Amino acid sequence: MNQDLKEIFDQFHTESTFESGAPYGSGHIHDTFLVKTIEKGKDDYILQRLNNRIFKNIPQLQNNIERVTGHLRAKLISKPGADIKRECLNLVYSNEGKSWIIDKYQNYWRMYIFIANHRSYNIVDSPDKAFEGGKAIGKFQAMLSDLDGAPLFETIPGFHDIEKRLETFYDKLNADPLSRAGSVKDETDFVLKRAEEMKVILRLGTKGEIPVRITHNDTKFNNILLDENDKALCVIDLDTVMPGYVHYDFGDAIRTAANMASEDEKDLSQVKMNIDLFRAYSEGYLSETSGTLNNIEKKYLAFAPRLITFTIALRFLTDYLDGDNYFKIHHEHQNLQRARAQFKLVESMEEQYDGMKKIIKKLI
Ligand code: ADP
Ligand code: GN1
Ligand code: MG
Repeated sequence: MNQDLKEIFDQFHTESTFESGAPYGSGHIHDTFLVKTIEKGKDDYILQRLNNRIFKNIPQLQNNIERVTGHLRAKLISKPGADIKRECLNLVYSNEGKSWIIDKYQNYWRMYIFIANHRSYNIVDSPDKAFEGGKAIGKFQAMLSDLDGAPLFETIPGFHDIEKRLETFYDKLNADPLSRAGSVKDETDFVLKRAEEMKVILRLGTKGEIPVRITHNDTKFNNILLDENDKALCVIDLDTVMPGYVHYDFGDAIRTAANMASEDEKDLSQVKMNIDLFRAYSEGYLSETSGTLNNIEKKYLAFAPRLITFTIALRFLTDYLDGDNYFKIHHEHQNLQRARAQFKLVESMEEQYDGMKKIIKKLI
């Protein structure tokens, strides 16, 4: 593997020498490696074999990322004291001048400078960290609000479109290729009961009451890096930055920042939304965005975590029915376990919905 990684690394333009490469992080989509280099004091790198079953047009995807990182970098350069190598992702270009390469097996690879001395959390254990996460996403949205040119390419069409996600779920439930439908009857009932009310954000969009903005769309907390003092540092995983509603980012961040159990926690009694973490994230987020969001967008922030947690639970369940073709799994029933934990989290949000609305009302 090291030999292969060295061969790939050498196709990118750097002034460093490959020392070692090893799997890194806990993302569910790409194969990610940390490449260490021999020279002291020089950068290390993140090398990624991209999942082109999921992202069907890698050149367009990379074009989005070039535009987004270029825009963020230009803004940071004009900010005194900014740390350009750590506050935004820096793509490394190939010897041919492209931001990706294709290897002999037709796999696509890309490389970023490794963000040194960052902290990454799958679970958030303090309101201060949640607040910093909220600030990071708020700033990220604000910085991209004036991106010039054509709309960003939709890298996964209908990514958070709950109507489409429900249709796919019903299709897989009917097809039932692995005969798993019988074992998910409770979960199916849970989905059916809530399907209609989940369409509210889409409806507000169609009526023009909330605008389409540039959003990240995958604001899981481990896609927000903090620095060595646990202050907001950099938003990563830019594959799904594209047009969307702010609720998608707010909802996904709360799904992960305010749940003190793992995404796939087996002991469902551990899965709860922590309202203090919800409040802290909301404060951080609104401290950066309250001047730009309209009143309807603000009002529906409290609903967003229910929608996104439901949507992602539905996607885990759909993938389970389909035979685990999308999310990486580490054991046979992991997607079902993820779906169950996320549905439990939806319930916990439902129980605390009045409190969530009150917090948002106070902050806006
Ligand atoms: P996936 O879509 O599979 O989640 P990510 O782009 O999020 O892929 O990368 C996976 C993990 O690699 C991240 O969660 C993070 O821990 C780490 N990572 C990615 N890019 C960088 C970077 N430039 N510097 C440091 N760590 C990174
Ligand atoms: C995936 O790429 P990663 O692991 O940060 C997924 C998200 C899900 C998340 C669930 C492109 O995120 O939509 O919310 O898993 N990303 C994609 O953990 O599908
Ligand atoms: Mg990720």
